[in-house]
Amino acid sequence: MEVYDAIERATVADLRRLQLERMQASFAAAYAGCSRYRAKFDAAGVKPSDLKSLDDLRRFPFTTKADLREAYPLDLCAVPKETLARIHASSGTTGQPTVVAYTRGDVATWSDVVARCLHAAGARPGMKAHIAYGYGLFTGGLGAHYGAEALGCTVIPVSGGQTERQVRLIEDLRPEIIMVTPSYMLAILDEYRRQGLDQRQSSLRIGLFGAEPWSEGMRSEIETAFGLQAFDIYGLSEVIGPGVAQECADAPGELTIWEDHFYPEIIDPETGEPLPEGAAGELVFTSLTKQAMPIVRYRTRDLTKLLPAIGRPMRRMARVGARSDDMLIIRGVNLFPSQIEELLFGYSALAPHYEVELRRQGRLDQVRIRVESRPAANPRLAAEQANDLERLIKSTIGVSVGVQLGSAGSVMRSQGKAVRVVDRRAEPS
Ligand code: DLL
Repeated sequence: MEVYDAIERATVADLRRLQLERMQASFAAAYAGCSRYRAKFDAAGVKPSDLKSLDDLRRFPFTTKADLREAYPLDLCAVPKETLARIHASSGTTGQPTVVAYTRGDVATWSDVVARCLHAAGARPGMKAHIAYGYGLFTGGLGAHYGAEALGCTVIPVSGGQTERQVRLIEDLRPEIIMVTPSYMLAILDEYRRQGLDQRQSSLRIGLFGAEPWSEGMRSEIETAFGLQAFDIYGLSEVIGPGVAQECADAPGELTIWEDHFYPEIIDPETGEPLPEGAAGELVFTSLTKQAMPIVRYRTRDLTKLLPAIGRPMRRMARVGARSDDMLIIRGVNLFPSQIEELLFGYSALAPHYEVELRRQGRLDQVRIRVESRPAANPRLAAEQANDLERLIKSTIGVSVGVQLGSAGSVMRSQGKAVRVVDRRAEPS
């Protein structure tokens, strides 16, 4: 196994020692530098010096999105403000925004973990990386950019949008690597077809897709269309940005967590109790090296499970299919948009685009799934398959929905993170 960093070859015991050392230092810095952490620790009756082993972590309080909102903009910083090198914002669509801050050291750590992600996916110095994650406050664009640069790639900082130009640049500059949300990759694929270009002839060989859930169906759609290898990259602004965990070429299917910087736990989302390896629950992260804004037991709301290490000493996590707050409860039945995506990909005449629309009729919630036929599909077959999808959703998920089939291009395309659910329940029916 060819690795990027020495720590990827360390023993588990060495990794645990390093984690404890780093966690102790991080808690001490958070307590000394941030009055909010000090107040939280004091209220929970714990001091940084109570962390004598990694098992003691469970005694420390969680940090939630609400804590970040209350601390808006920079009250969770543990360093003097003039030492901040960068500020980003979390992509929350509802409520008050939250911002996150980085020192120069944090930017270097972040670049390094993203470089490790790229390397683990097979990227090498000298390759060209087309970056179509949005640049700006979102961590995707600049996070990917600095990581690719740190690895020694030639970076093409395209950002999201202007899909026609994306295709043009891929064709002209011939990058081997693309970093983009999987839903926007599908929009790029549509554009290739619209221009009558053969995307299989494109130079792309490696894709790092993340920032949103994407199914195995979506993976094979992208891999088959472009003849590239699609890898999952995970991260969140509050913890650093992209680069917290990565699907490695030598351990496909799950994501290796860069545990030397981000310590994972899985908890029961109801009780907050830590769960054993292998149990499904909510992912929680504690940063180990972050200076500007250390994060202690951050509740991500992402649902997954921890899995044993393979090859590297770091534990892995299952791909994130859902967030606890994505769950729709329709007439008492839990429904995640990703479940619909899994089923949709089984139909050859339906395009890989969908939107879940919620409406209220009387007192009942109605769900309409908007799908569209593939451009070249037989319209009768597409209609049959849309009906069949409706039946399949009822029989496998247990909720009655209406599947509405539109023409090719009728479902809104994403330019970044896809918006899967449109809630029209407050509108008059
Ligand atoms: O989305 C960081 C990122 C950028 C990750 C580019 C990967 C690639 P936020 O905007 O703060 O940060 O959103 C974080 O997005 O809690 C997950 O719910 C979701 N998410 C991120 N990566 C994945 C993934 C960036 N690979 C939130 N699979 C997280 C599923 C993901 N969900």
